[in-house]
Amino acid sequence: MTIFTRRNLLKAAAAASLAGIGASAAGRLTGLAAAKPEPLVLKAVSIEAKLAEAGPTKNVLTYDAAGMPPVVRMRKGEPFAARLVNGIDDPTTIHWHGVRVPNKMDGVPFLVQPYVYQGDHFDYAFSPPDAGTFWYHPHCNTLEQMGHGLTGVIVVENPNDPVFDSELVINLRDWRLGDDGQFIESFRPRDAARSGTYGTVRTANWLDQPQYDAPAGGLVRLRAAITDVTRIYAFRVDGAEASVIALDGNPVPQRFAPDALQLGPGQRLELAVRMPDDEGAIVSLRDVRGTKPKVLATLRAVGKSLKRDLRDLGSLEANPVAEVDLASAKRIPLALSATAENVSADSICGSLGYSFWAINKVPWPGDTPDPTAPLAELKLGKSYVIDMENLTPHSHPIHLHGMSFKVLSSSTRRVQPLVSDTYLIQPDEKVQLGFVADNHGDWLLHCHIIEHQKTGMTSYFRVT
Ligand SMILES: [Cu+2]
Repeated sequence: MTIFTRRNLLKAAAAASLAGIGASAAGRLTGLAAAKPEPLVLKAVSIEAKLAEAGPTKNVLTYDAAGMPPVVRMRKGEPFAARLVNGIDDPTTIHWHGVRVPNKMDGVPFLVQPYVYQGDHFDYAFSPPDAGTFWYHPHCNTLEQMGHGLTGVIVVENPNDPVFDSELVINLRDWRLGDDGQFIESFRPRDAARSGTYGTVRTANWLDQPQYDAPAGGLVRLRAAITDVTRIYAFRVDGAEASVIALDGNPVPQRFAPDALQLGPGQRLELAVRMPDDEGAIVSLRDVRGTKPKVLATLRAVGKSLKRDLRDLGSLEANPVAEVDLASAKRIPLALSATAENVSADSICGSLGYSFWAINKVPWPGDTPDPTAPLAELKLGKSYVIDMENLTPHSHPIHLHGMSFKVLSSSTRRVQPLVSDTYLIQPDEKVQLGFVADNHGDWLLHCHIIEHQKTGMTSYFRVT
């Protein structure tokens, strides 16, 4: 059960600190504020899991032998530590998607860290500067490893956040399973050259349409992360008043109702949902994109109405993201296109054997660039504006590592000045993304439809 009441959260925090997970908080009480927190152990393992009617699926990958990768909780500005232990038969790493970490903690093999081989471990440690909803996954052989289960949600808490009556975290993803419930081929080349190969079984928290209880008339903080390798969602909430309060880990400047709001792989949605007053009333979170709309999860109102009001909810604190200086900002043209050029089938992190896509006409083989020249060399502390143009007939969720950008303008729609790490660019759209290059190192920029990423749509910036 992933729903948390405030009381349960406190209980969980108490248990975590007994287990050593909350050592930073405990340390502060005993005057050892600088002490390193005890690492959270994330062991990649292969398990059997019940994902489809047909019965247990073999070779499911997770960071928790008991089921879905755990929701990892951090606190804004406080030290966090995790030990990745590799218990699977494939080199792996962890990337903390959207969390602005030091370059060495970013989890991209060879660009910033070595492989973690079977039986080995790697220690990650950083203090997340931003509060919000993020997620974690490997950055190696990603179509296989993520496709088989290695995608988990991160919640970075901020003690100054407004008070909700409950919280629900939802990990949204698909699985490519055959009728027998076992994995089938991870992609089809003809689909990789289009919008990507969709899964056959759709889940929320590894379940089909799970239902969660929430207090009647209460305010629920619903955090959803799209951790799927392919699917773009269009979100709606039925049966309750709901308001988008944050996207991609950052508060939205103006709240709005999620009326078919499109978000792609890698993106996160935070909603404030005002539960109905009547006990037993059902609220559904739906995906209405495409020809087969789907109820993703439902909430059931329980107890006597708390009679809360969405309008009473205070605002979320903005994250400390540097303001781009438009007057001095350098422009970085960035064209997303298809490519006819074929590159070698080999790649350091598992190749799909094709190149269909390119950034500025360069198709990168695989999910990690071989040590090749960066797309651009940026000066630490300077402002930049990415002029990104989508020359393809498909949508691409473009993700920047290590830094957050602000959406400045779009050629096709009115945009809010959202702060984000992933922008879902539509066909024929041109968009301006402003950011300050304030994080030193090599930072990937890639499409988060993993087949696109691994067949050319990957590159990186170097910040020195
Ligand atoms: Cu793409």
